[in-house]
This record gives sequence, C-alpha cells and structure tokens, in this order.
Amino acid sequence: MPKLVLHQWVMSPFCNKIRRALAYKQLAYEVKNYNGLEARAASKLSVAGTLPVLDYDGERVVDSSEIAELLDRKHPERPLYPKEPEALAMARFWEDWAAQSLYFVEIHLRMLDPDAMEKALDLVCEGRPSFERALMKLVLKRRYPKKLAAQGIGKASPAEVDRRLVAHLAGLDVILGRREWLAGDALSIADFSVVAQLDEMVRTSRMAGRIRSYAKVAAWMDRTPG
Ligand SMILES: N[C@@H](CCC(=O)N[C@@H](CS)C(=O)NCC(=O)O)C(=O)O
Repeated sequence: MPKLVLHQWVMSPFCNKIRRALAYKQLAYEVKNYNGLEARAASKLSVAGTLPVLDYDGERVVDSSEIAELLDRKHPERPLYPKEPEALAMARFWEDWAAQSLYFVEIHLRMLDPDAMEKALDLVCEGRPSFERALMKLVLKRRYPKKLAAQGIGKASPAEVDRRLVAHLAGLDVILGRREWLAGDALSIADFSVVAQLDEMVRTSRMAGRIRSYAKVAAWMDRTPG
C-alpha cells in the first residue's frame, strides 16, 4: 500500500474535497494539520504556499485538482474524472466554478462575518495554545479582505453575497431535480468540488439553514460520500 500524507487545514474547502476523494477511493492516509501558528510551516511546503498538499510515497503534489488527477492515475478504480468527453468537460467546468467563484462566496461568508470568523478560529486553532487564537484572528482579518478585493467580490455587501448564493442554490436545485450527479451519469470530481464548498459554508456561515432548505441540494450533499 502506498504511504499518503495529507497536509491540511481542516476548514479548507479544497482539503475537504480531497478528504472526500480519498475516502471514495478507499485509500488510507495520515493527516498533518497546520493549526494556529503552525500555518507558517504550511506556507513553506510549496512555492504556491497553499493547502492541500499530498505526499504520495514521497512525491509531493500541490493543488487539489493536481492531487485528484494523480489519484485517478494511481488508482483508476472509482474514477474522479469521467472518461466520456462531454461529462469530463462538464466536470472540469464545475470544478473550476467551485474554485474560482463559489470559494470566494465561502470566504466572504466566513471571513467578513464576525460570528462565522469566531467559528472558523475555533476550527483552525483547535489544540493550540490560547494566545495563538488572537494572532490568527489578526492574520485572517488582514489576509482575506485583500484576497476578496482582488477577486472582486470584496466590494459586495453581505446582503449581495447572500443574494448571489441564493441564486446559485436555486439553480443547483433545478439541476439536481433533473439529474443525480452534476457531470454525466456518475459521481465525479464535480460533486466533490461543489459539495466541499457548500459543506464549509454550512459549517460556519449564516447561510447554513438556507443551503439545507433546498431539498434537492440537501439530498445530493447527503448522498455525496465523504
Ligand atoms: N487551487 C488550490 C487552492 C487552494 C487554496 O487556496 N487553499 C487555501 C486554503 S482554503 C490556502 O492554502 N490559502 C493560503 C494562502 O493562500 O496563503 C487548490 O485547489 O488546492
């Protein structure tokens, strides 16, 4: 059996996506969490400085999409990426939408809302000395508004972000009323990518109840393994 180590932040939607993919592939793995000030060590794992990072038998892979592709190459059973070209194209569109659009809704909800920020700090500082919580709060409050401003959604008010998310949820509910999975006929990286983002919104945001109020969306989140 290969030796796998997942370097992660437990509240990262991209790490959530990879935990789901590893569970689906039925692969055993170790976890290294980078809570509190250990985050500084995480940024040195790669040039990108992001998590997840997966060590696969000594090979270091950065970026959740790269990791998912590697898992399919090494373990083709239970594919994450569909073989059929149209389903594959759709899976990649959904994966990209989750990373480039939905993720920024997720961090707006989490990092610009005081209650959600406290929940996020509980998660990311678990097991660490209490003084690190105050430092991490400063780091998160400095870093994420800049990221949100650079992406564009930083200018949107909380009410506008809620409206955008509700429009997406309504759309997903229609789509999931007509099909079981987002891309093709089978579970794929599309489902893991989008569910992981919504899952993290449910975990800490004011929109948790609203997300779960969409029956088709909630049922699909529940049937997506992870
Ligand atoms: N494209 C990357 C994005 C990963 C990412 O942005 N991870 C965030 C945590 S949710 C991160 O590491 N942020 C730290 C930073 O940007 O400094 C992937 O799919 O893995």
